[in-house]
Amino acid sequence: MFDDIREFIKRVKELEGYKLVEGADWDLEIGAITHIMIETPDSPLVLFDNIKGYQAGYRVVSNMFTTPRRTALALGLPLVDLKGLSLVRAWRDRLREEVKLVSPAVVKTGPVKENILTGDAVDLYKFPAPKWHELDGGRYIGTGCMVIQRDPDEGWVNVGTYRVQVHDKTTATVYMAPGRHGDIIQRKYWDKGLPCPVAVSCGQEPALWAASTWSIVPWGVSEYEYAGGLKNKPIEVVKGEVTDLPIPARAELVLEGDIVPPEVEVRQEGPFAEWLGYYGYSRPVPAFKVKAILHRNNPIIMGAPPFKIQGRQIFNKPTMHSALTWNELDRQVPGVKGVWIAEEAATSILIISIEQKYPGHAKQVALAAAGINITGYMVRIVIVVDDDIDPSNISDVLWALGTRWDPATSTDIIDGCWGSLIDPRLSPEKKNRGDLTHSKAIILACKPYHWMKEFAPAVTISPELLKRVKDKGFID
Ligand SMILES: Cc1cc2nc3c(=O)[nH]c(=O)nc-3n(C[C@H](O)[C@H](O)[C@H](O)COP(=O)(O)O)c2cc1C
Ligand SMILES: [Mn+2]
Repeated sequence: MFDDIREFIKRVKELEGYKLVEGADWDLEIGAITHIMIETPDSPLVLFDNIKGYQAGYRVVSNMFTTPRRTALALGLPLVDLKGLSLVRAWRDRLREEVKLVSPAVVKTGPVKENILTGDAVDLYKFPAPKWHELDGGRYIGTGCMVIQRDPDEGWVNVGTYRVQVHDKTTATVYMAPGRHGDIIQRKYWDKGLPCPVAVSCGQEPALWAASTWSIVPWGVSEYEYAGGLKNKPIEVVKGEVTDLPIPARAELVLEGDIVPPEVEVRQEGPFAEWLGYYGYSRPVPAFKVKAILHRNNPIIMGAPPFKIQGRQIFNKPTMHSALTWNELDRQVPGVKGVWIAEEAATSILIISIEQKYPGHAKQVALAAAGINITGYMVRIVIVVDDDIDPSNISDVLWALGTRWDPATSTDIIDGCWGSLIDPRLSPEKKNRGDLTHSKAIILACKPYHWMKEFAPAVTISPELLKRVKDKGFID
């Protein structure tokens, strides 16, 4: 695996090349080009240099992990045959092993301290933070970022990915959804009447960033240690300049300072594009007062904003969530042969293939999946198919829906499920009442268990017949 973002980009360049864009404007052009490149078939990594108004070398990178191949490269999975269900299967196997925690190693100094800006030299506008989407409320320096905080009571260090908007030379905001570890920690400081010290890394090695985006790292466990475990090697950190927080020694750009309590100062954060593919809301968020900026020579800001289909840019969806769901289902029910979360549906459609073993088995699997922590949230449709269907092959799944699903008898609607304020389908009335729930459809697109044997045989070529025509040399 890689020790910094530069190593990863260099390896991508050698393996498959990337798209270098020179002269783009931070104001919407970087965002539009990124969006277009995500949707091109080979989705190359995009590196922006000579950004309008900025010195050469101050770069932005996007589309880092868009393809299954770059995801596998970033996280040390084999590069062969990793598409669809085989990538999910590789993840499932990897995540089934307990990750051994490895503490970070504190080093005296590192490349992140090549430039240290404090006092009057602090100026967030020195860096080409993009305005990514047309209706965004401002420029975001942190999208592919990590926010580092120490729990004031327990002493451990949390690392989480929460977006960071620039408001003026020394003021930013960090948007942490209620319940995020970082949010719980900042409130602990505020409750004591104190500002919350934070360090924000805006470009870092892939494994560490992965750990900071995966909600599987529990409260009380540092993502630094989890990432060290994934790599089987300690992450090197240096002590901050104005906080005593550990900072990745090879990070590209780090902002250090305090998030003040809400009664001291707030700024209007957003709106910003959300992962469902729609804009969210603007809200008041406590000010992040930046007191020091550390950066490498010619820093690279990592961008990972959501677009219409966000799952491709980051490696936690759909493959990661599919793998986690599969592992969880294996603990609950037998016979699960594949799990797939359809990114085309903003990850709101879940498809599970099973080998049906007893009456009620298919519905049991669907109900289990509809309730667990990963897919219980915001999944609208759960589809169960037989194990001759590859759940990652959407045309296979549509064939099963078109031929094995009886809407009248094999559909259930479950209302009042765990949802979100960013659900575009939440009616204004429900939103005003604070009712953030949505409904789910459970669809059994599999052969009915009790007359499965009588179900018309599917048209296929048997392995014997296939062998025969191959052996005779008609095909290879
Ligand atoms: C690209 C990306 C951007 C994210 N942005 C935010 C965000 O702005 N606010 C937020 O609360 N969570 C955001 N998340 C989700 C959190 O990073 C994720 O839930 C993480 O596990 C939180 O860490 P924690 O459990 O230590 O709080 C984002 C995730 C990704 C992959
Ligand atoms: Mn955490």
